[in-house]
Amino acid sequence: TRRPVSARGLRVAAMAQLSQDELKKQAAWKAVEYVKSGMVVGLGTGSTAAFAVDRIGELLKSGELTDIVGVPTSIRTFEQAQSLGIPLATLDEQPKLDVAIDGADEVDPNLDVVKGRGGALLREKMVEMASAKFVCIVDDSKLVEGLGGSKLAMPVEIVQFCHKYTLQRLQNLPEVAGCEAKLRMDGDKPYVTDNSNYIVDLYFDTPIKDAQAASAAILALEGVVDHGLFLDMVDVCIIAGSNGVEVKE
Ligand code: ABF
Repeated sequence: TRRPVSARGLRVAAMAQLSQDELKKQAAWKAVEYVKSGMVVGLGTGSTAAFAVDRIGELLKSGELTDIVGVPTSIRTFEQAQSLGIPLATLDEQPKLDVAIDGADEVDPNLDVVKGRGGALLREKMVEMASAKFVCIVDDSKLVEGLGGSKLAMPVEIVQFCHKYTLQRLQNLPEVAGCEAKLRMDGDKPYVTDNSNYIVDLYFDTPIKDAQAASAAILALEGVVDHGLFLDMVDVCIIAGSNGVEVKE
């Protein structure tokens, strides 16, 4: 039987949440220091990136930043940025970005990262690949020794057509041997990305042995659109922890 959560328990949980949000905000604000007036800026998705988008909106409003164009990585971020009055463009209109700021789900010691638990991996990868500088922002709970090591999902975006077949092929790849592949659900229906695709989440018991090989093998499957391994992409990683904010390049 479960004991009811005490008022103190709830307060402690709320404080822990608050301080994690505070860390996310610290990383985000530090990252916004890389944004200068006149820049084209990739706007990430997720709760950490949302603090950066808010901050850019605030600095535009106060006049401390001018002439910014944002390129959002999801419909969610588009809506947030639009509500803050940030001028926006797509990659079609602004194919070269100065800087992109986005969160991550896992960061390894080489600054390779897993992204996409928020479902926005494809647009994130397109925007971040087009940026001269990709600044990744995390709180220190995201640090892992090896990618896949957090036991949480490593997402793969796939086309809807014969998705069970693609899921099976993913699960059978020797480069991700031992992983469990699950179709991401949204209630009783498959989760659908901003690009009208599905997501298969790969779960690992131990970290992926060779992330480069896994990346290549996953991408080689015809039904796969992209995956959440972002390798050799991060230029700067800002990590906020209880001992302060660390900038790794
Ligand atoms: C995006 O948001 C994603 O790539 C990643 O999945 C997620 C991280 O979210 P949060 O900042 O809320 O932990 O950056």
